[in-house]
Amino acid sequence: MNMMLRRLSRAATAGLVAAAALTAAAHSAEAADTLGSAAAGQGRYFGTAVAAGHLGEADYTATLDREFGSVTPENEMKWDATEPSRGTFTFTSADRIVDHAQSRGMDVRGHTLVWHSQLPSWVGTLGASDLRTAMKDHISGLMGHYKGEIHSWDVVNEAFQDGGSGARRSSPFQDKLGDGFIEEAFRAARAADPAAKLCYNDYNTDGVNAKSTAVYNMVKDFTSRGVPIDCVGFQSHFNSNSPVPSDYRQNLQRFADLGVDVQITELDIEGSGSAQAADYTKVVQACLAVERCTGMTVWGVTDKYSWRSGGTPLLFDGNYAEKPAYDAVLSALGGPGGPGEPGGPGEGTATCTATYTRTADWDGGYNGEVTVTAGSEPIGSWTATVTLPARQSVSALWNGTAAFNGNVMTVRPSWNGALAAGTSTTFGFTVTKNGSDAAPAVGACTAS
Ligand code: 9MR
Repeated sequence: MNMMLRRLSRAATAGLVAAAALTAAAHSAEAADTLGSAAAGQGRYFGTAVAAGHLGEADYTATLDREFGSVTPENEMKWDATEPSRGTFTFTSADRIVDHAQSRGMDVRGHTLVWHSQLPSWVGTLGASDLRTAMKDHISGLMGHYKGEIHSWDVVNEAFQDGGSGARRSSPFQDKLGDGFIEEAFRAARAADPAAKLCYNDYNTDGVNAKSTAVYNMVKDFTSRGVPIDCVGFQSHFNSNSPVPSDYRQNLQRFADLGVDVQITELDIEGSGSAQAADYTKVVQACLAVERCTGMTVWGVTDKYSWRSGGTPLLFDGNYAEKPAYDAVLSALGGPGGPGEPGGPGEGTATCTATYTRTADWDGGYNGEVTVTAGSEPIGSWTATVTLPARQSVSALWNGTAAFNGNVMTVRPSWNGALAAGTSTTFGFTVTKNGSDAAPAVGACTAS
């Protein structure tokens, strides 16, 4: 498709989706029982890295849509994926993620524009002046395609060396353009999409150390000279060799005190059980204690697709069951998720099913009813999700309580949680069509 048409159609779609998300957000104060809604209750977003290749997997997408308010394409926006040969941009996989996120009212973080890794080999062959032009063209091509649609961009990623030197890492950009390439990238990024927050993103910068201090000094220099920078991303990949630092909050705060937002951008913590849960709690508490810590992103939905899958570092196991770390994060965010809550550690093997019917229909709206039926064991409570088609909004709900994350409505019982084996209850809701007569999709029913 012609680039200009693509840009216009992306922008028009974004406007429609933003309107739908606002409608749903009006309901979001009702309960905080997913990661996204609990974080929203604290004025933060809670996001995840997403891989386009998994969006066809029903459990993956159901978990994503239910729990998260923001997505970061894990690889699909990187240079090798978007401009594999000079001047030829491919956005198919990244578009898939952005379209999915927008249709559910989620925000998108852009990752990443200038990075030494996942860089096609042609970039390294250019001389300095050509490289400068190619870097700026890459920034304007990628950011231009998504103009107005990205919450925050990781403009430059991992430009500093590990270890105590505080030096910049060798890369084609550093080696040929010098320290100034970072500033040039940020200036080009501001010009390409003035609405996006522009972040510097790195790892092993989570505590106060030589590397984080080198980044701190760069940010301080940028803010003092008016170089455009809005945020710093702390990747936060933790394990026993790189544990959650005791001065994590203090480090986030010193950056915030420079006048930039801070974000936890790639969180994962290897481990399991209560030790892993306790570490996740520390991270969430540190972010909540820093006013300018605007959100957290975990680096994947499920352990089975993690880049460190052997270390089981995420909140959902390979079967999408909520781990103790999930309950800990939800509870640190002010949601329920304690023992005995649906999906919590006391959860048994009870099951339920949910089926949907339209019980009334008129020009501008309809009534829907979901029947929840216990499996072969009695259940104490249940949770069912209903995904509304774009533009529709819920104006009333009965025999249940709802929390909204984008256009996904998560319903729990009001008085009708306990069901004997094989018996049913119903909840109902009224929908305003706003021009769409499509049927909602009823997702998984979870029993406890
Ligand atoms: O999770 C990403 C993995 O699928 C890729 O193979 C890898 C290649 O470099 O990049 C991983 O994501 C990295 C992120 O883009 C930047 N910070 C470190 C992340 C983990 O390696």
